[in-house]
This record gives sequence, structure tokens and C-alpha cells, in this order.
Amino acid sequence: QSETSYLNLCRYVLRNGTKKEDRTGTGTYSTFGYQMRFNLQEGFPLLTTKKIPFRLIVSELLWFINGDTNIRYLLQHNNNIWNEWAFESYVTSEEYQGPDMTDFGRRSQVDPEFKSLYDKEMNGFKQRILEDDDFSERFGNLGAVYGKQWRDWQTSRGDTIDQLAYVIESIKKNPDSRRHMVTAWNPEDVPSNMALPPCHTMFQFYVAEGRLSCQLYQRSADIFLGVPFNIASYALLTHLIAHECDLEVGEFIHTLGDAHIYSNHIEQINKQLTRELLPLPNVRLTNEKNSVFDFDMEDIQLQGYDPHPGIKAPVAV
Ligand code: DHF
Ligand code: TMP
Repeated sequence: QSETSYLNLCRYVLRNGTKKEDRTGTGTYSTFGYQMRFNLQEGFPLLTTKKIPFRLIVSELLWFINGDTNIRYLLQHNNNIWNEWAFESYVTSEEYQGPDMTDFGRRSQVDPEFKSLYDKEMNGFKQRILEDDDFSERFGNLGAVYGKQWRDWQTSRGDTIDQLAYVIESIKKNPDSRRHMVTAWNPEDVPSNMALPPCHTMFQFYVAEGRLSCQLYQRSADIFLGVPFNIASYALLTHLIAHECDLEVGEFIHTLGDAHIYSNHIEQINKQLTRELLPLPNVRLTNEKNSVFDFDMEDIQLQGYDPHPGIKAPVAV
């Protein structure tokens, strides 16, 4: 079963990872360069050894596909996975007048009194993003992140490039091409123009024997929290594009740069590794729609997902 390749990654980094400090101050065990393969014909690669909320994968992917970079859409779909990075830009702005939120990610894990202050500020922040258009324009936007680069890449000529639409056209017209590439890594934007430089930076499609495969290069991989989402997200993108192009799905190949386990995720991973694999679920896409750009949440259904319970872990900000 293809989940084994994820569990092998966990085992490999636990055993061989080098202790390494990181930007967030959490500390990691890390390795450089690793590849996993998922045969999408075997089933949909959503982990069964811990529950991954599929609706979060779908709403985040549709948000990318729509070219949206504002967390308001995610909040409207009850998806909180990007909140901290928008909140960070708010609490470091001149407009913010509340209690000191410096280093809120770490402090909220170790200081219960601070955590209640933080939860209150965060809830107020989310409410304003949802209700106040002007506030949401200014602080809900994560900058030139994935959606912007995929759909609306800014060129030096002053126009923009819709990389995703182009790649779908090229898969249809010229399936054998070796140029089915999309890149989210825009060197001009990386230093200052975004909340977090893209982690999943570049992907390529490949067509052979009527099957569509996808390979992703991920420069930085949070093995316990981010990677399970990234696998499912690109597997789903491959399904959506295959559906539009009248192809079957092939493989998802996941290539990692700095692949790390945060020091405060070790216990959780060890627990997960004791669990037995369960059957993989399947995705069903509506036949009423063809274009990737027309899909809504309800057009994407997951069947047969009966995983082990979720395992909580703090996210490093
Ligand atoms: N920073 C770090 N340090 N790691 C990440 O994985 C990460 N991912 C980002 C943005 N910044 C990041 C975007 N994707 C979660 C999962 C994916 C994600 C962000 C957060 C997460 O916290 N997942 C939890 C809870 C999900 C929920 O809200 O129910 C999980 O248990 O999977
Ligand atoms: P970095 O920018 O210092 O590499 O920090 C980004 C962290 O977020 C790092 O732990 C990797 C993790 N991450 C993922 O694993 N997957 C994702 O999709 C995103 C956005 C981040």
C-alpha cells in the first residue's frame, strides 16, 4: 500500500536525521533529498494511520486553483490552516493595538495565560476578516503565494501568465511534451512579497499510456503536519486535471528537499508508526463538470475513508 512510503520516510528521518536548528526556533531532525512514489491507481493517498480532514485539502486546493490568496475564502469554508501567517502580518503592523503578540506561536504552546489572550485576539481577527471588507483586503492577504503564481504570474512586460491554464492546454494538445511545468517560486517575490515563501515550489506533469502523472519538488517539508496535506493535495490536483483531459491517473512522485521532523512531533510520529494500515479511500469527481476551474467543494467526494483517529501537534510558525 502506498502509505508505506510515507511511513518509511518517517522511519528514515527518525533514524538518520541530523539535529538541526530552524527559523522557527523549534528544532528539527532533518535530511536532505528524499523521494516517495504513490500509485494513484491503488487508491487515493490520504493517510489512514491518522485522520486527515479531507475537506481542508479540497478547500485549500480550490483556493489555489481560483487564484485566491486571501484567507477569507478559507475561513468561509471553516479552514484555519493559514490563519497564523495572516495574523502575523496583522500583529506586526502599525494598526495593531492589542497585547504584545511577539512570538505567539511558541508562547501559546508554553504559557496558558498567554494562550487565552492569543485565542481571543485570533478569534477577533478571524471575525474581522470575515465581516470587514477593508480589513480583509489589508490583512487577509498572504501576498504573492501559490494562487497568485499559478494563475496570475506577473511578467516584466506588465502582463500576467496563467500557468495552470497553459499546462492543462499543453497536456491536451501535446501530451508527450516534457515542458508541462508550473512554478510557484518567483525569485522576485520571495524576499519580501509574501507571508511564507512557497514550500511546494515546482511541479511537472507526464503522460504515458493514457495516464497522467505528477511530480512535485518541495523545498521544505514538515513531515508530520504539512506533508500528508501536500501528498493529498497534489494527488487531488492530478485527479482533477486527468478528469478534464480524459486521462486516467498514474503516479504522484513527491521529491523533498529539507525533509524534517520537528522536535515536538516525535512522540506523535512514534505513536502513528505503531498503527496498522487500513484500506485507502477513493475520490469521485462529478461527471457534470469538465473544467478544473468550475469545480466546487460538493463536486469532489471521498469514499471509503475510515482512518485511525487524528493526532494533534503544534504547528511551528
Ligand atoms: N508551517 C509549518 N511549520 N508546517 C506546515 O506544515 C505548514 N503548512 C502550512 C503553512 N505553514 C506551515 C499550510 N498547510 C496544518 C496542515 C497544513 C498546513 C497548515 C497547518 C495543520 O495544522 N494541520 C493539523 C490541524 C488541521 C485542522 O485544522 O484540523 C493536523 O493535525 O493535520
Ligand atoms: P521555511 O519557510 O522556513 O522552510 O518554513 C516552512 C515550514 O512549513 C517548513 O516546516 C515546511 C512547512 N510546510 C510544509 O511542509 N508544507 C506546506 O505546504 C507549507 C506551506 C509549509
